[in-house]
Amino acid sequence: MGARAEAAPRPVESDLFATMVKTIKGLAMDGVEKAKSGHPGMPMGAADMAATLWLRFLVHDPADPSWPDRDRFVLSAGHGSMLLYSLLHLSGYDLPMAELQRFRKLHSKTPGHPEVGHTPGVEITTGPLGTGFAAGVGFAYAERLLAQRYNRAGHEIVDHFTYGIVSDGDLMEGVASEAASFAGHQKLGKLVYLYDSNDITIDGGTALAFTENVGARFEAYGWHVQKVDGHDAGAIAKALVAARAEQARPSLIECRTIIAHGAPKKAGTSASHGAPLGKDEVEAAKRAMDWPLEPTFYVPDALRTELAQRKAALAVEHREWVARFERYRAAEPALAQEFELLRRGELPKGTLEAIPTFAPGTAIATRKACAKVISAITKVHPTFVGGSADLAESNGVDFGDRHIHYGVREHGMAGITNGLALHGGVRPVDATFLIFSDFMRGCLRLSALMRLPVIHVFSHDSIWLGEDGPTHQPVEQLMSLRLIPNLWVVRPADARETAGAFRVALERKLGDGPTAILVTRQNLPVFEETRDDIGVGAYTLWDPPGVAAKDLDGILVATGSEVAIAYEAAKRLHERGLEVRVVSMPCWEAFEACDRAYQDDVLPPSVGRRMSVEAGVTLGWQRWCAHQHGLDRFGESAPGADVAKALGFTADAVVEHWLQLP
Ligand SMILES: Cc1ncc(C[n+]2csc(CCOP(=O)(O)OP(=O)(O)O)c2C)c(N)n1
Ligand SMILES: [Mg+2]
Repeated sequence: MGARAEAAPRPVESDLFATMVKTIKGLAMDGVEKAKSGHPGMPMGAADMAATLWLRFLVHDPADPSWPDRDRFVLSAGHGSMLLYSLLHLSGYDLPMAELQRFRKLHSKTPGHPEVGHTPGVEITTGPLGTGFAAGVGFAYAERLLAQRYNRAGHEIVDHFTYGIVSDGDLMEGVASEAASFAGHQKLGKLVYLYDSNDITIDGGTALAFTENVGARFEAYGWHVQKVDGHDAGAIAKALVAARAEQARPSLIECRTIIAHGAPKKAGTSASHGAPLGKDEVEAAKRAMDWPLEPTFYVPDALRTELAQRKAALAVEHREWVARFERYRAAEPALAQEFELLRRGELPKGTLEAIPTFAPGTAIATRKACAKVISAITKVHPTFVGGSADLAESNGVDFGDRHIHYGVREHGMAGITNGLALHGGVRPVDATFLIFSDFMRGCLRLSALMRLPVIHVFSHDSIWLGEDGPTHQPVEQLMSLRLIPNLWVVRPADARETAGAFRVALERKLGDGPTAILVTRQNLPVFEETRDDIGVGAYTLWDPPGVAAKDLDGILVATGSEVAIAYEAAKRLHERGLEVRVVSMPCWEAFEACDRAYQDDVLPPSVGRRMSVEAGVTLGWQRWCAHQHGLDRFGESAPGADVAKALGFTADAVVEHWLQLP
């Protein structure tokens, strides 16, 4: 057992504990009341379990939220954000009272739901239920991965827990079930969730829609399950001790609670879920717990004094870890250096250089090229890690002994991947068919909102996948991914551009955002003219010989497998005396980031006759091209080339279309 699992819970005097709980309740009620918006019931109901965890167990350093070996805390029930803000403020994070008083106001540090990177101490953006649960599984997975790689006998530099508070809504969501099943299978023993089991959701009691035996379900997943009175601090502490001691199974502690505990009229009702309690109810609640009505946002001095001492003690624990790390550095200088480099989100030396080059003249599916690139990077980057939702065989994604078998759980996979990235030290990849990006969408969007350096690999990226038919042929997915802010979508034209796609993705830094790489099932020629440096997003692949830009008849702009078709079409048009440039545009977002002069060089404003060629919906292409050769319908089941021919994805059809342009 790790040292942290064995450490005795920090003692807490019962009066002090009661004061802490009342203070949290008071802050939550006052914060929501002042904002005239928010969720008071959850923080009040969960105050006992949160106070127990934070006062007695959580190892962190409020003075340095970036300490690598801190315990992670995930408030999956993100609507209870005032609970987290109260805990952070009271623990001594850089979150002053003035910010609690500006809860849910423009540019405050206390947004409606917790946002990572915005508020010191917030580990993850939560609110969409179930997604925090899934990410917590990723945190725990990352901890184990890093412990395996970096710990040495006598030098346990990675040894922390991932704790979370999850709600009824979290446990109803499919994404949480997927992640829970995965966590049980993986035996993630350092994952400990407190379940705020209050039998209430927005519409009323859980009797309306949620009557299964949750504990039995989690036992079946392979979890260690306990059930306690969620207002009995002693019982909660005992359960946490047992949960920490359980090495082989993740833990769910079902805490039976009363929502808005302490509010005389609204406790136990959904009325306390998503609206201020109201002046009268707040006053009655404060009176009932013997709390002053004024000042609002009251924190007793004695509590402040005690919490300041606890903050100092936690800083000592952090300093002891730093000393341990220095001893580790002396014993294992190379590993220590690597650990720190990866923590900063940097690439180990040789990572970009390891990306293979592909010779023109051959033909290879970009999924195959992608697989080669991934295994090459895996050899030099020790925590470049990921896996696929049961499609490793098809999409070729293989991380060797680091491969994560996600099973058929796309949304869970995306949520877990977010946790891997948030934990730090790990550069994660997930993979499935492009069509199933829809199944990942909730967590995919969060990876973009949180600007995580995640790589999403999507294979079988068009109708060319063929026989599996319209259920599997993506048509609207490509464009719909481009809709997501911060997400870069790269659709390489051949193996060389595929190598380039990984370069683009890896060069995106912590805080830039995720990258989706879309690759084909079918073979594609490797061109002379493509580049493996596609950071510009779009470039001229081919110009008719001897024709100046101003004399062009037009431009074909294509992506992915359609570049080959556009290229062929342009050559045929050239034979007819029509001079058409071909632009390969693997990444819109990268092209948009280029300066105007470069953009005008590739797409001269004087050349207005432009047509996009892409086997997907056309809505959106108007941004670059007045005309579109696309697919505003679902596909067909037949061999890929037959589908493509039937739906107009041949050079002949593109030539035909061009000749008919007004
Ligand atoms: C994916 C998702 N669907 C819907 C919502 C809207 N929503 C917010 S809280 C909630 C349910 C509240 O019930 P519970 O999770 O038990 O929290 P409690 O009311 O007990 O605090 C819902 C449906 C959401 N945040 N996320
Ligand atoms: Mg509930």
